[in-house]
Amino acid sequence: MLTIQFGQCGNQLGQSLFSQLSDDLNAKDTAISKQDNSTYTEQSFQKWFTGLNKDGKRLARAILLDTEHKVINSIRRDTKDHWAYNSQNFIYQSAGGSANNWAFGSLVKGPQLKDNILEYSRREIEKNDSFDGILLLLSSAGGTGSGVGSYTVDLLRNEFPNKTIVGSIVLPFTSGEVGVQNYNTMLTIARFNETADLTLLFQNEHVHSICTKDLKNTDTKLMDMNDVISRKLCSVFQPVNDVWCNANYLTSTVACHPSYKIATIESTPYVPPRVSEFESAYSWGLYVKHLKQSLRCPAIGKTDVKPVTLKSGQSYYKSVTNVLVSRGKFTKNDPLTCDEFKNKAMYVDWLGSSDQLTCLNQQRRLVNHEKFLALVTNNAKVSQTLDGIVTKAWNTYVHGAFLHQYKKFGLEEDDFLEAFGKVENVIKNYKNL
Ligand SMILES: Nc1nc2c(ncn2[C@@H]2O[C@H](COP(=O)(O)OP(=O)(O)OP(=O)(O)O)[C@@H](O)[C@H]2O)c(=O)[nH]1
Ligand SMILES: [Mg+2]
Repeated sequence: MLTIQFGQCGNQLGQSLFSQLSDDLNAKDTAISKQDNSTYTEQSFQKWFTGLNKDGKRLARAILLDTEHKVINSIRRDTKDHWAYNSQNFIYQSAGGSANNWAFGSLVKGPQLKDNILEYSRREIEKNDSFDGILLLLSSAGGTGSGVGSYTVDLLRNEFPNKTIVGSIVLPFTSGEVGVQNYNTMLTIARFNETADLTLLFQNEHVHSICTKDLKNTDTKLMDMNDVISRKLCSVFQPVNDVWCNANYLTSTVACHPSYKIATIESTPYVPPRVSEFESAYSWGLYVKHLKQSLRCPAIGKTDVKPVTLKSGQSYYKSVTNVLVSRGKFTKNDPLTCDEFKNKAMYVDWLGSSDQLTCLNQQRRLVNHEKFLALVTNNAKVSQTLDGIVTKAWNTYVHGAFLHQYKKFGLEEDDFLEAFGKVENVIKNYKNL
């Protein structure tokens, strides 16, 4: 997997991801045999790292990109014990940033960085015999992640038409951030949904609530939120048993229809550090139920999404596909069954049952979690998230607010309208599931 980190958010998130991957490789308490553990660590190492540097540290298979130097320089200074970035893989400009402006990032900064992006990506991809895919990390609210990220996804798609591209997009808090964030997000989603094979969305609001409510962290910082997001990514992309679970496999399993290529990762448990020794008190069954709750939908009339009401009387968002990834051991007394997710009524009727739900397991513990469960879910709930963003973007647009900032860099009203149309179409498709 080649990871490309864009802007402040993408770079900080990437640093957290590689730290967690490295911690996972170093974990002692794996609960599996030495031989199985060495297979796991070998696969994981091949996937995320290119080798060791002269100090014996793992070298991340990653490219860091920004249109300013502050964040990348601080990551460079913040050396880690067990892993490092390849110093040849930094792409950055000395000043400025992309001013929270998708058009500036996409139409000006992206083309300026084109040659470097292509050269560095080709170099990394050619190094790798069994290439897995490209993972792009970015936020949709600023200018670099959203704009240069959107430029890059097109560039890479043209350059590597057969490689799997997964976008991991961090959505901004719904209020209190920059006024143009809804434009930038709308433009980014329109591009990624068209060009990437799978787009994973992470909502800062939701992640913040995991930190404060579940992890009881009253002083939650961006780094804490990044740890939550990277744990989700690790839980999905680290090796599993039985299948070579590469980005291509996951993408074709989750995003098996071209009109439905957006997913989220729900996961559990998140327990405050001081109570983690009691984690084992909870059964797999409880974790499965917990994740099913995340698909609950307000009853008919309270939402314009058509919910599925099961015999229990509870309503759920309809799913296209779900992939349940469990990490840890099952026992006779504590089995893991996926039955909660097998009810056909929860899914669209145009996919066979074997395509609707995929259950994957890895007996090895993830970092030091005795059990960890993740659900990659492609369901109608995303229409609500996107609807909120597009509605706000429209409200700004009809007043003509901020448009001159985009026109200045060549993004015209027709381009906006085309992007609105694309995202509204995605929303409509998901609402009609
Ligand atoms: N989860 C998370 N969100 C972040 C982080 N850093 C910034 N954000 C969010 O990202 C958005 C701002 O985007 P940035 O990543 O700072 O912007 P950028 O891509 O560097 O673009 P410019 O600075 O405009 O060139 C806001 O919604 C922030 O809440 C981070 O480390 N983690
Ligand atoms: Mg920035």
